[in-house]
Amino acid sequence: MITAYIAIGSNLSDPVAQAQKAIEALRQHPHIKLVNCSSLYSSTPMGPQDQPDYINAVAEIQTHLTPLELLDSTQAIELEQGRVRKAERWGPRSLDLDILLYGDQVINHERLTVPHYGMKVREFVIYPLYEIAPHLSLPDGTELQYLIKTIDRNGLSIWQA
Ligand code: ROI
Repeated sequence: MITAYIAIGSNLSDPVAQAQKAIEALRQHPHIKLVNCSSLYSSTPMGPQDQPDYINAVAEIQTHLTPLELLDSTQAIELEQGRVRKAERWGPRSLDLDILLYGDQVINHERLTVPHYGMKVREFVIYPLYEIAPHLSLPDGTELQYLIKTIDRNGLSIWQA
């Protein structure tokens, strides 16, 4: 079994419900074991500012799926929850599931780059990941507990109803 981490993000169509539903879809998936999930966080948009705030979280899973099979599975969940891919770069989205880490593998495939290319600078990824895996190191040896000291929270807060 491989341990992988998946980032969850949404800022459209009831983001809290989108995130909760995505976590439930991971939990119910026949080939995925949901091990842990961070709190839900509220974050300001990275990219164009004329879009709603995001809800973000990170899930830890275990799976026998290959990286591309896992990508197919996460993309299927995105589509089931109404994701429509738009041309606009960094525009709003109903649900984004990004594979952050897949064991300690480095993957450069036309469909998939792991570790996720932006994860080291995104507070809405690093803080939720740190909540559930404070002792984690990235494949290049970077320690999360070091990384987190370099990243501003940028308004990131744990979401509360
Ligand atoms: N900004 C935030 N705060 N959270 C996200 O999940 C997120 N996802 C994205 C872009 C558009 C880059 N901005 C984001 O894909």
